[in-house]
Amino acid sequence: MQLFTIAAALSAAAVATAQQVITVNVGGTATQGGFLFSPNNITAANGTIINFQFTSRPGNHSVTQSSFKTPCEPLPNGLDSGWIGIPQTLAADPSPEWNITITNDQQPIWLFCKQLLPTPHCTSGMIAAINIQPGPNTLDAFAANAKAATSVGQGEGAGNSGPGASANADPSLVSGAVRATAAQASSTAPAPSGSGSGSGGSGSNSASAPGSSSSNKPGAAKAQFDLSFFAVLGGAVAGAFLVL
Ligand SMILES: *[C@@H]1O[C@H](CO)[C@@H](O)[C@H](O)[C@H]1NC(C)=O
Ligand SMILES: *[C@@H]1O[C@H](CO)[C@@H](O)[C@H](O)[C@H]1NC(C)=O
Ligand SMILES: *[C@@H]1O[C@H](CO)[C@@H](O)[C@H](O)[C@H]1NC(C)=O
Ligand SMILES: *[C@@H]1O[C@H](CO)[C@@H](O)[C@H](O)[C@H]1NC(C)=O
Ligand SMILES: [Cu+2]
Repeated sequence: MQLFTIAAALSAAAVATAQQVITVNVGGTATQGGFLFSPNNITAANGTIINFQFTSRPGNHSVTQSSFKTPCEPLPNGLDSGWIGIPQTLAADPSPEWNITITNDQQPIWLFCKQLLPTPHCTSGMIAAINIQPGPNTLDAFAANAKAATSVGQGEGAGNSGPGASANADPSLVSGAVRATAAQASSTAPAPSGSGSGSGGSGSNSASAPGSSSSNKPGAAKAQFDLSFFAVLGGAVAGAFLVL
């Protein structure tokens, strides 16, 4: 009897500790071109980690939460990675990355990239959504709203938390990549008019056009099992024999 109860509890624990990870490429790859999230339509249950990989070389993108109605404006209490600037010379692997964990899978999470250079990424289609719910708020409608937006907000969301998900750390960089927050970006912004200098250089924005015949490789989804589960399993099995 006790053994049966323990076994039932253990299989419930096995389900609870299986953590799903979904990888999303930010900025595409060299062959995909710059202004996209791949995949961009994600369904992820509570507890799933969305592992954003800043893959473009060069690139300077953000993962920023918005609302369905204003796709290119940061949600004040939303998730925001800040801009992650990557020079062309950075090795392909590893990439800077940012993990967010889904806290409410009933809450759609609308995302865009804040970068304006060389042309605004959000209105060019750099948008994504997690956990779209049935109804009129579809990915296509969100993309159409983004395309029609007249400006792209350069403010900052809450950062590591937002409706539907949270991160337990800032994006992790690799040597050579530089993260900018909204405050830093406004203090280093090029003069609004004049010579047109201030572009280019390492870590400048990816200017490549979306790939012509690129295959949109969906992000790899893999299940991870917490090793501590097996430690618990071992202990419980030993415990069960003691009970018997
Ligand atoms: C996005 O995902 C939702 C939920 O799975 C699905 O209903 C919808 O058809 C998808 N939209 C596109 C444009 O792929
Ligand atoms: C992000 O999550 C993945 C999958 O669990 C993990 O391998 C990686 O170390 C995490 N990265 C950071 C910076 O926490
Ligand atoms: C996910 O978590 C949220 C917040 O606790 C909850 O409202 C929702 O019902 C959960 N989803 C499922 C499928 O249980
Ligand atoms: C990335 O873009 C932001 C916003 O335009 C800018 O402030 C930052 O300096 C850029 N980073 C790099 C490394 O170019
Ligand atoms: Cu971008």
